[in-house]
Amino acid sequence: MKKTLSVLLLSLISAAAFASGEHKGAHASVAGKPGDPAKVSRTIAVTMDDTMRFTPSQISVKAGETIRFFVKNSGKIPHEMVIGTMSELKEHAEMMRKMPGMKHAEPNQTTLAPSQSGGIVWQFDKAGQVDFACLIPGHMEAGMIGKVTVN
Ligand SMILES: [Cu+2]
Repeated sequence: MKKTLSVLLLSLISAAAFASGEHKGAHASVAGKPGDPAKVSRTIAVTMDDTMRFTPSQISVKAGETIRFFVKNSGKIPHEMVIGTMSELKEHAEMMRKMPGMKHAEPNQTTLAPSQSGGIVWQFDKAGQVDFACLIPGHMEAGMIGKVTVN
């Protein structure tokens, strides 16, 4: 029992170390951080639909801006918007493939049933590129990806 626990802890620690190392190496910028809803610079409306697209899929913001994404699922199946670096998104997508039906509510994402609306408040720190995607299995692979250019 004790041994199992320490093995589990070790693998968690190395996974975390791997994740943080990867960010430094592969990206000039990190995705940002959860924004303060009282300090929203502006709201951007994003629609998700069953053609596996975000509208708009290209968004420009300024470094330091806190954006409220007002997200609507206009499709007939669930969709989600998850903000992150491409490596974070791919890692998360892989986790969702292994654990289908996994429920999660993180500040960088909103998962929406058909016709539902939701929001994400996110602050973009540094100039560079931040990605977003729908990580429901198959959707990102079908092109459900968007890009935020931080100037
Ligand atoms: Cu989707």
